[in-house]
Amino acid sequence: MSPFTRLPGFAADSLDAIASALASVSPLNQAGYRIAVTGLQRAGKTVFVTSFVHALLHAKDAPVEAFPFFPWRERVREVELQDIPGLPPFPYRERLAELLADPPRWPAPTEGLSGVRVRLRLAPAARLDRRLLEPHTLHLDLIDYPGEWLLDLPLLSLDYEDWSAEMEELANSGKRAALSAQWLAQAEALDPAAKEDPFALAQVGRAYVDYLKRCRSEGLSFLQPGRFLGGTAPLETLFFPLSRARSARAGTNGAALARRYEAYRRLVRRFYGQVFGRLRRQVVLVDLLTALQQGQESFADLALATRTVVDAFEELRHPLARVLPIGRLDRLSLVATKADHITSGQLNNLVGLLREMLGEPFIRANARQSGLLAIASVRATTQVTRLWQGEALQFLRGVPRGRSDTVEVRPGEIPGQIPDRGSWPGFVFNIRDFEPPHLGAPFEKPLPHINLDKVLQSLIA
Ligand SMILES: Nc1nc2c(ncn2[C@@H]2O[C@H](COP(=O)(O)OP(=O)(O)OP(=O)(O)O)[C@@H](O)[C@H]2O)c(=O)[nH]1
Ligand SMILES: [Mg+2]
Repeated sequence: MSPFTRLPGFAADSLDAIASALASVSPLNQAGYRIAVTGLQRAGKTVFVTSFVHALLHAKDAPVEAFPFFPWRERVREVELQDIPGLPPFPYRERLAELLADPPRWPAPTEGLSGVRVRLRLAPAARLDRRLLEPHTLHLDLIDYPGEWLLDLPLLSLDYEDWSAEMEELANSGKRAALSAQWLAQAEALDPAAKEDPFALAQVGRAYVDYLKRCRSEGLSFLQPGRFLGGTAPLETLFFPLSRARSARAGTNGAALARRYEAYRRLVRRFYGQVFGRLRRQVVLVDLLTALQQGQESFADLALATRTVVDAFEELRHPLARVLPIGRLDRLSLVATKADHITSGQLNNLVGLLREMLGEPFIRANARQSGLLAIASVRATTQVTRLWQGEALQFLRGVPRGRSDTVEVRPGEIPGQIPDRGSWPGFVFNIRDFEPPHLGAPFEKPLPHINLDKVLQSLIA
């Protein structure tokens, strides 16, 4: 067992176990869809899967407008939840109970991959052979996995030295410059040509992980290696950029760093080949609004990270021409989340921003299999119109995070295009986090949402 299979969020659900679980459930001999949901931390994956599963369980008996796109409404006889053999279970019931509690709570951060199966028993479609009277079974498998695992694609085409040089350059720019001082100073003191010193490497390694985590809490997203962000990586596997380690001799600190980097790259390659490449319908969730509120640098960094994430999907389109030995992609749904943080008139602009972030060439190349959407998995606000200085304005009503009283806010105008550097100061946003809505249990219809059903539509159309 390589040390990486013991990484938390990776461990109980080790890469090998996940890979073999995905390999054994062949989507070809089973009616159904395997849908993988990813996105960087706090993008909204857990809330999405919880609300999506809840909607699938209840859509058939709910008014059509509660979940308009539900293709099996007339035919569903029975819906039940199952675990997906071999995968860590997604704790749907616990997450739903929190959302419906009094007071309701959003889920805690999660690590690693988990999955849940929605099993639908359907009556035969009327146009089909009536002799097929037995209901048939359709599986919708939902798999939640960290988008940080997709941030490592560039490593596959960079050797340790080149990667180090890129990361050092980045570490000296913008907000990172202040955050990186400590590990850079420690790395500076390390002699790459000296005999391998596991203790010194662990110390600088820890300072590097600390730097990555601080970057993340300052709203930065383009952070490598992505797996160092979840849980605690074993000390003997840590590496960090050190371009001075150029062609170090065997047995030295420099050689140890390059060796650890290579071991990590093998893991990344296996992940793409054996896990990612088997997930043919994927949803990528992007929290553009939080980055927009945080300002230009956070937004640019999210754009870089998001493009890195979707580059992996480009690899799926041209598997032979590229570095990854992987399969093909059937459907990709690119989704801006938390759309209930803005007023409905701004949704088109939010989609426009996502489109620009991904880049026109990507959108055009993937137009046939992909959809772009703005959604709220669970709508925490309602919209009200107020007259203000003779003008009718839209406000959001909701309970801001950490408070218990309802307020009305104007989140501001969302630009339809990414503002250029100079025009950022001209945009003033008031995009807040909200507490979940008070729904109360039991809640036997889809949770209030924006466009959640359209994600289903774009995945199975
Ligand atoms: N208003 C609103 N907030 C949301 C919605 N979805 C997610 N959020 C907020 O975003 C936070 C993160 O959502 P999660 O679903 O836990 O995100 P995640 O991607 O699973 O995050 P990690 O597990 O940390 O990777 C929540 O705590 C909510 O504050 C939504 O539909 N509406
Ligand atoms: Mg989560």
